[in-house]
Amino acid sequence: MTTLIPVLGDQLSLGLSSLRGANPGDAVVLMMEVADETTYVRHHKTKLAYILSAMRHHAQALEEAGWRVDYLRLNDPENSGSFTGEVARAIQRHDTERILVTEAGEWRVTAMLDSWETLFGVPVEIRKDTRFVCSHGEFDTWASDRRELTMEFFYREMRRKTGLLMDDGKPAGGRWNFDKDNRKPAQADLLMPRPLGFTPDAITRDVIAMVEDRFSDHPGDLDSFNYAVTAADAERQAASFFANALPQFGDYEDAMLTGERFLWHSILSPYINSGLLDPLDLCRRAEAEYRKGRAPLNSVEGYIRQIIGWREYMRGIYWREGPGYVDRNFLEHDRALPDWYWTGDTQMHCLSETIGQTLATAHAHHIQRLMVTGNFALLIGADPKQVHLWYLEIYLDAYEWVELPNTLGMSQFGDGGLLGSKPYVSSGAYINRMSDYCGTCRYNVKERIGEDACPFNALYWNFLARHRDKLGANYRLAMPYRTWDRQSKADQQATLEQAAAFLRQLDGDCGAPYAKRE
Ligand code: FAD
Ligand code: DLZ
Ligand code: SF4
Repeated sequence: MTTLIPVLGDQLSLGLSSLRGANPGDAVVLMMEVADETTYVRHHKTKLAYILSAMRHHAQALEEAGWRVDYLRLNDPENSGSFTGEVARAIQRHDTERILVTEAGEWRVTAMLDSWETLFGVPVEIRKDTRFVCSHGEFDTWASDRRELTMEFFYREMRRKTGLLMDDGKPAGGRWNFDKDNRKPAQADLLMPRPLGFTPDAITRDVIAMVEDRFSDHPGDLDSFNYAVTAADAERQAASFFANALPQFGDYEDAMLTGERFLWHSILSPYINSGLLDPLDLCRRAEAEYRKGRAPLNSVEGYIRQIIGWREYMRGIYWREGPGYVDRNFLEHDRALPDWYWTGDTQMHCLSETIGQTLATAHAHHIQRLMVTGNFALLIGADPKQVHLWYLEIYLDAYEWVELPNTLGMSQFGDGGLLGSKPYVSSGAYINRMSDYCGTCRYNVKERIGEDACPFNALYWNFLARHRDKLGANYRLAMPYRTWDRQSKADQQATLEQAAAFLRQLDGDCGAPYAKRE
């Protein structure tokens, strides 16, 4: 009799909870490439190639560690196309006594796992995913007696729990948060660190050919695919980040530069989210860099906050808010995203740069996602669900549990402020301060009215004016509303007309990709 251990595509960790305590002698690990997972959104081709290649490499690593692996390929003619269909077939193949599985990363797949025991008449043990610092129960306990779920307070709990950057119960350096020091614009710098590139091996080349053939209508291209697909190579990228980029990570965390896709970021989120790297281990190593005097506190604290703060918090919110979270639309936005979100073909330089690099690499860094593509989508009143689907399909690190709260909550204010105390909107001035994009843009960032005016400017004021009933009482927006109120009626009218004309023009560009998704 056999224990069947299904391992999903974002569970590529040798220390996975479902493998712990199981006996390789009487267990079979089941890995499944299935159509349902490859098409639940039109994943970027790079994301497909990455996940499928990393899965194939992980199967090898499991075998080397002594596990028997039953691996099902996408092109297998018998492939039923779903996790449930493949578990059903595997139960027959392996005389299965019980199923042992680590909890899934999203509601859609959780429903499948929950159905298996009744469906198959076999006991199913679903184990907690111990790769996270905070369990669902702990998050609920933290959240249950609070009026506001402020990330900063959650983060402090996680610092205390992990002991990261703590000295005798107090935060290292006397402060919890060094964000104030972390908002510097960057200059072009030839010595800037670059992430390592990994030449595709035979397994990855096979996967790339299959993706090109089978998913030719998905966005993105694979011409320069060079991501790590093994834990060993992901670890090389981590080591390179700690040695070369972490010291300046903090200073330039929010900076954007033309042609520089990665700056001082780690580019590790795809590997962490699929299981090749352990987040807590990375945090401990970052702390060690500080303790040894090789990286400053503002960088190390900033890095650790992103992981045990924001990342864990997003997960907590996702599970706490339930499967209905995806439908929230506080601002009642319903505009379709312009077609050029899938081509980058726009004269707005910040957007063409961000979308262009996204299509080429399936990656953009946080401020590009939040303050360029996200900001623009929010200012034009794009349907938050469609914006969510765009982020889910286009980014290499996108899994619903982390992408949805970031997009619908943090970026689009779809939850009305559960997750962020004010909408992340800005005029062109913020983008100009944090990047060099405006210098070579066809639009003038200083202008609000006229053919050459930066579209962000009128759209920003139009957004505030349009949502005054819902946002007017928000104390964090008091200052911009006062500024708006000080303008003459004629100036206000001209701004609103400028925004309306831009939106009319934009609507001419909208529709096709959205229509395909209905
Ligand atoms: P770094 O800048 O080097 O940061 C270090 C690590 O911190 C990251 O590797 C990541 O694990 C973690 N992190 C940082 N910010 C966040 C955050 N807000 N939420 C969760 N983890 C964070 N991140 C994803 O992992 N998957 C997503 O699908 C995703 N979608 C996003 C959508 C929007 C609209 C926004 C604004 C942000 C999104 N993020 C997402 C967060 C962030 O943009 C990425 O984690 C980051 O850009 C990954 O690149 P990096 O590894 O170089 O990160
Ligand atoms: C994202 C993804 C893709 C594209 N393909 C697969 C797959 O073929 N097989 C698989 O096991 N996992 C895949 N994944 C990741 C899953 O969607 C991910 O494990 C679930 O979202 C977990 O909830
Ligand atoms: Fe973007 Fe406006 Fe700057 Fe152009 S001028 S890059 S549209 S912010």
